[in-house]
Amino acid sequence: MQELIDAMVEMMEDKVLELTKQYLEDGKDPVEVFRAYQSAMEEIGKRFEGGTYFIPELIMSGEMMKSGSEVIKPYLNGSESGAGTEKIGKFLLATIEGDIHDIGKNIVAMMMDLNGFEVLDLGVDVPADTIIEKAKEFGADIIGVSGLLTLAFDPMKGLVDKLKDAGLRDQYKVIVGGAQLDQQVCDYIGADAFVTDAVAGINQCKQWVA
Ligand code: B1M
Repeated sequence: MQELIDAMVEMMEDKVLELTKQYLEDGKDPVEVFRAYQSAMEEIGKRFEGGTYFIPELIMSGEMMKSGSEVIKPYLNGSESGAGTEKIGKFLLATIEGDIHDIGKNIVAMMMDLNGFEVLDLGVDVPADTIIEKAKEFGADIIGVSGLLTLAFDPMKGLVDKLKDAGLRDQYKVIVGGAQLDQQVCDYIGADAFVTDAVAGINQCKQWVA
């Protein structure tokens, strides 16, 4: 997948789509193709941090990821991620308040749906109060919160604290996802689990509803 990663890092949009189609037609696992996109995003993020890439590159990489997802999606049924139409649980998903990153979240929504969850995606920059209100209305089993900024950690903690204050903490499993998370942050937030990868998130949620 290195060619795909390099093409994306170098912002070669047409080549990225061409290689994606080629890999999928050749029978490569679509989840692995997604992971190649993610590796490229990591490198783009590093260049941004290092001051050689700027916001336009971040935006462009987001666009490439979105077009790539459209190509990959039809291939996901039956891949490593599994498939199925029977609904096994209700999953509410949102990017937390203050954070507008949604590429990873959208992948999670798509894969949870393909894995049999009924998904309610509230979008980005969603306040804790809205998440709680919608979780009640929807009858969620699991509240999934995405956040890529370190600034997202406190609002995530705020959500869990509000659940506790409302006496609702035990009604929902809470999973937080995003590349910056680790066990220490998860403990700080008070979530039941953290993941840095969509497939790990799906496996965790499936275990909870099994
Ligand atoms: Co932003 N950004 N960004 N950005 N951006 C990061 C996150 C950053 C790490 C880049 C860097 O500096 N290295 C950095 C955060 C640093 C930090 O907080 N420690 C950063 C910054 C600083 C910013 C701004 C502040 C920049 C600025 O304005 N000065 C700004 C913030 C805006 C805001 O949110 N308020 C900003 C803006 C943007 C764009 C809008 C330009 C764009 C986002 C476009 C969009 O989402 N529609 C963007 C992008 C593209 C990135 C990077 C390059 C790529 C993110 C991405 O989409 N990755 C990113 C660098 C990086 O991540 N390495 C960066 C691909 C995606 C598939 O992976 O999102 O990790 P990811 O999702 C994975 C897993 O994390 C997991 O599954 C997904 C698939 O496997 N997962 C879950 C995620 N959520 C989950 C939920 C789950 C389960 C799994 O269940 C609930």
